[in-house]
Amino acid sequence: MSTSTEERGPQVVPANEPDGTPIRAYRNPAGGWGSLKAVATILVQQHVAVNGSRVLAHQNKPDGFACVSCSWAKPADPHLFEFCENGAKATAWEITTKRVGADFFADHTLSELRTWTGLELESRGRLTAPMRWDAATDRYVPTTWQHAFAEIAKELQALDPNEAVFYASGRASLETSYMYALLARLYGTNNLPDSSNMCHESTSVGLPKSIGVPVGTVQLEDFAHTDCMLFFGHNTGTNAPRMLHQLQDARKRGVEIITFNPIKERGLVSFANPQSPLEMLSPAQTQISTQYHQLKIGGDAAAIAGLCKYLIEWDDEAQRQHAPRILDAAFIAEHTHGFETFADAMRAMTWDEIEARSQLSRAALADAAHVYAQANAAMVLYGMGITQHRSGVHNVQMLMNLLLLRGNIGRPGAGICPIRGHSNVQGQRTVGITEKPELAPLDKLQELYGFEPPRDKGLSTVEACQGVLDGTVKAFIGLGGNFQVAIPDHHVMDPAWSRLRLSVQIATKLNRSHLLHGEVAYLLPCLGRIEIDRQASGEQWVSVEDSTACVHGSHGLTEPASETLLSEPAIVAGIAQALLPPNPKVDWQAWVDDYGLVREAIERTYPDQFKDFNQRFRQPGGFHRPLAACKREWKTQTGKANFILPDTLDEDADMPSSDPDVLRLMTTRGDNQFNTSVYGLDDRFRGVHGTREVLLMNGEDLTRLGFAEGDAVCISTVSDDGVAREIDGMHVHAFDIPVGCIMGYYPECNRLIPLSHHAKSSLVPASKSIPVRLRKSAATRQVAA
Ligand SMILES: Nc1nc2c(c(=O)[nH]1)N[C@H]1C(S)=C(S)[C@@H](COP(=O)(O)OP(=O)(O)OC[C@H]3O[C@@H](n4cnc5c(=O)[nH]c(N)nc54)[C@H](O)[C@@H]3O)O[C@H]1N2
Ligand SMILES: Nc1nc2c(c(=O)[nH]1)N[C@H]1C(S)=C(S)[C@@H](COP(=O)(O)OP(=O)(O)OC[C@H]3O[C@@H](n4cnc5c(=O)[nH]c(N)nc54)[C@H](O)[C@@H]3O)O[C@H]1N2
Ligand SMILES: [Mo]
Repeated sequence: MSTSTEERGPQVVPANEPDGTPIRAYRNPAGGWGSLKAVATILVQQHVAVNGSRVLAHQNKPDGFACVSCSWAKPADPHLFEFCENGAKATAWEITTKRVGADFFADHTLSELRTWTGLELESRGRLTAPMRWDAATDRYVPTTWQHAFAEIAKELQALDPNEAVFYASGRASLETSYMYALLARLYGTNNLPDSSNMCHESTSVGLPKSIGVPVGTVQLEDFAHTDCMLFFGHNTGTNAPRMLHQLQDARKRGVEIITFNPIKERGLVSFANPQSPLEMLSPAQTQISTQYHQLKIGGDAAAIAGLCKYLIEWDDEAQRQHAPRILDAAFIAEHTHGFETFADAMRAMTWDEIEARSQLSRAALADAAHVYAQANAAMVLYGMGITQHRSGVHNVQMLMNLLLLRGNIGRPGAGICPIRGHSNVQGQRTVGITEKPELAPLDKLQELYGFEPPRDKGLSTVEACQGVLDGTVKAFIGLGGNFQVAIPDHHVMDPAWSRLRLSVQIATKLNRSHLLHGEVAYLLPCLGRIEIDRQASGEQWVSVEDSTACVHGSHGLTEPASETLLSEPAIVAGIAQALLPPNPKVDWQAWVDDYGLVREAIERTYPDQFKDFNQRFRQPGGFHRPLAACKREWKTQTGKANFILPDTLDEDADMPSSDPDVLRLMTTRGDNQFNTSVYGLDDRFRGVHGTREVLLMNGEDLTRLGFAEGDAVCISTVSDDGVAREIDGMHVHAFDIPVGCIMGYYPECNRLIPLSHHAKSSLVPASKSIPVRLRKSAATRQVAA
């Protein structure tokens, strides 16, 4: 059966001022009236205007739910409305009154649904009942929970446990995540990749070698004590907007904010607080960045090396003059290892090399170094612009080196702040979702649950994809997420999924991953975090860990989208009970009846980290997990904080070609999406309207390569593996971005990223630096002038 366009959509948030030109410069601050308008629009679009406003009042409050959007810290004394425009959109998207029931699937084959866009699929609303794929009709048909659990168990029992992969996107609670990781290990595998493998894994791999912890050391209180922030590769106004409050407060105290980003992101330029009546009624806005350095994509390691070089050389000079030192010599002597080797390498680097690699001038770097050198307490904040490179791990370690030079860790206002993605992605790692056995407390699990845990290394995201391609992975279980779309190389990967024996997707909304399935396939709908979760002992609370290692409680408040839904813990327990032999030490049913018992189990497993978990997790502001590095205790091999010298400073890991016609493509999020969930086609802050099929590039490159504004092009990846990766019909537009750089949207451009193009050792796909060429498109298009 085919579907008319009318039936399918458009269902998008309409463009603000549809005058036919897709790119118009946005001159207003981030936040402000535009923000309130965008919130109102999506509440109406999802038919939740009245209920939505009530729900939003409880977002990120001690008695309410933890936002399902980003992982930014939640203060103990929240604002009246402790949410941002994009958190409100994520809420509206989840509490929508639209439903995808059995009747929907009766009307559409999966082959047909594969021709729909992600937006068309997700905007149909919430999944309501468990479904099984029927090969004869190519449709999802209704099934029962018991049948689904029994059938999934039977399929998994027929496999070697290492042939199955248990993926987790970073949203599920600490309770669910603990149960899910235990399920996989009791079954017999460490194949527990998660979205972090595509995200901050470069942090999780890089920081333990530098400072002995895998997470950031900055806490919310530090924002009140810092006098300098160095911001790398994060689009804060879009992806962690609540942080703009802390940045605004810091600016009012005169704190210097120095940003390194190829693009002038609005939120880091200026902000008007939509919760401040004064700012809304007057043209008041706060300038956020005091210096803005538009470096080349992938130029960070060189830029940071430039800053380090200045500090070290100024310090050399200070010593010669017997003037006050620039470096924190006492800290370096007492707490660090490897300084001399590092300092010599920085002294030896040439400015020509640094300028060429960063595309920043020596003078610009001196400005930044001066401010940093004068700050008593400085912090570094960063996002995907740092981690999603071939040299992602080294980038993280270079940031740490810069902080170590002036002892900027383990004291108020100083430290490293990786801005995490999903609302509980950091917490999932904390409670055992990891493919790296050394990061899981296997001995403790053995002692508590009386089994022999698997000790082999499990598969990360990229390795799981390789396993699907070579046939060694036969089952995929997804706890949330949209794996098949979030990963690279769709041309290569899409056809491989049908070779799986089993695929199981636990989800709130329909997405393309549910349509790329194995011979036996189940789609299991679950409660979202905003919904009331009723179990035998009453309404349940869950918990999440934010970017600052702070654990918070969360309690749903809307009625479930359907009576048939199960909670995520109940689904994990259902599979476990059907799959695993009875174990008197693991009472899955008791855990589902009362999540407080799961928290007790978490505390028994991690007694230092989760002391008095049940007593503390609901207190306003949550509780902090203790981190050794915050106390200047270094759990590294040397027992010190390590200066680590990158081996990639003199070669360009990302770009195999020095041909000027080869450009570097970064794939980023727009203002109207949460990862692969695209709510609408506008990216207001970047001035893009009504389309995501655009490539934003430097005007000089545009002309040099023979294109005119708005031309349709075919973009193709430069690689030597013989696979053609290209997208035809994208439109090029001149944009304020350095020469040689080009920006496109995630996930539309994911097919351009080779699976093998990833960071060394963390294996994070290098989604921010893809070598590409452009040529005139075969297709033509009328473009408004
Ligand atoms: N509303 C909303 N919030 C979200 C998400 C969402 O999709 N929507 N996603 C969540 C998730 S999972 C994550 S991981 C985070 C992601 O949040 P971000 O880390 O902001 O991720 P991106 O949107 O990919 O933007 C990357 C930024 O890095 C810059 N950049 C690109 N290449 C480089 C480079 O080489 N060097 C430097 N210095 N900068 C560079 C880009 O210009 C852009 O500003 O946000 C989380 N929060
Ligand atoms: N090119 C490129 N690729 C990227 C990135 C990039 O910057 N560029 N970023 C990478 C990053 S940082 C990340 S984190 C990954 C994201 O990868 P994923 O985490 O796999 O993807 P999401 O788009 O966040 O998943 C959205 C889906 O999650 C489901 N969902 C939502 N809420 C819930 C819930 O409460 N429970 C359950 N069970 N399911 C739920 C819905 O069905 C929804 O369709 O993508 C990565 N891919
Ligand atoms: Mo992420």
